[in-house]
Amino acid sequence: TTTTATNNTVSLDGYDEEQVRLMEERCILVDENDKAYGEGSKKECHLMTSINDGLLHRAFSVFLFRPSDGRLLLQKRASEKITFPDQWTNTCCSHPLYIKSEIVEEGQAGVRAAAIRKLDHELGIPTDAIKPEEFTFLTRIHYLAPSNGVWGEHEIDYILFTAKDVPTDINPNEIGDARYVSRAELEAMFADSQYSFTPWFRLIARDLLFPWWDEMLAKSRALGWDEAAGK
Ligand code: DMA
Ligand code: MN
Repeated sequence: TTTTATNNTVSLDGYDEEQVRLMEERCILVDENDKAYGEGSKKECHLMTSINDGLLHRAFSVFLFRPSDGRLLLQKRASEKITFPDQWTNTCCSHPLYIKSEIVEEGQAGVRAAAIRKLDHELGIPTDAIKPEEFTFLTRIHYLAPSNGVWGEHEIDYILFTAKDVPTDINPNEIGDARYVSRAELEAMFADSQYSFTPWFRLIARDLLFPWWDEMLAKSRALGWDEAAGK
């Protein structure tokens, strides 16, 4: 059986027209073991009223590194975003959709396809620039975070890392700013109160990113990367 979640009681009036349209996307509803059982609108999935009732959906977070110097591509979410606007975060986050190509679980194929689709939509990275198998799947994390009183996140989030030189062409409706940062530059941003960060990025940075980055930079010396640039 398939469940359909619906909630039409919260108004989207006053938000950006394109972001309102995207709230109609169909997300994949999952249980705490990431077992898919149905679909729900992006709007429904991100309302704190539904989240407080236990509604959970599938998501992904991409971390893209530049091979030449080990820097990570960050983005600042656009002011138009309905959830977590104007916050700095990892390269790209979104949701695999309840469509044939993105509900495939084998080898995380659906999530990888969704990542390729959204890297193009948000950052203008051509869909043939990164192949599905060029993402390293680290793990899945289950987390819940309110954005403001009305909106929030409650997801099983697939963490994907990749290291590739790619062209970008930023979509201003999604992204207000973007930059490549070294490990030290990111730590300086975390310490600087003028920057605000998404809760999931803070969490993943502490638990997964910094340990992984240290290991990668150590290996990169052996591979002949520019050690000074990577610092
Ligand atoms: C949602 O990201 C996914 C995570 C891991 C928080 P998002 O709000 O950027 O999604 P979208 O770009 O589809 O609005
Ligand atoms: Mn979400």
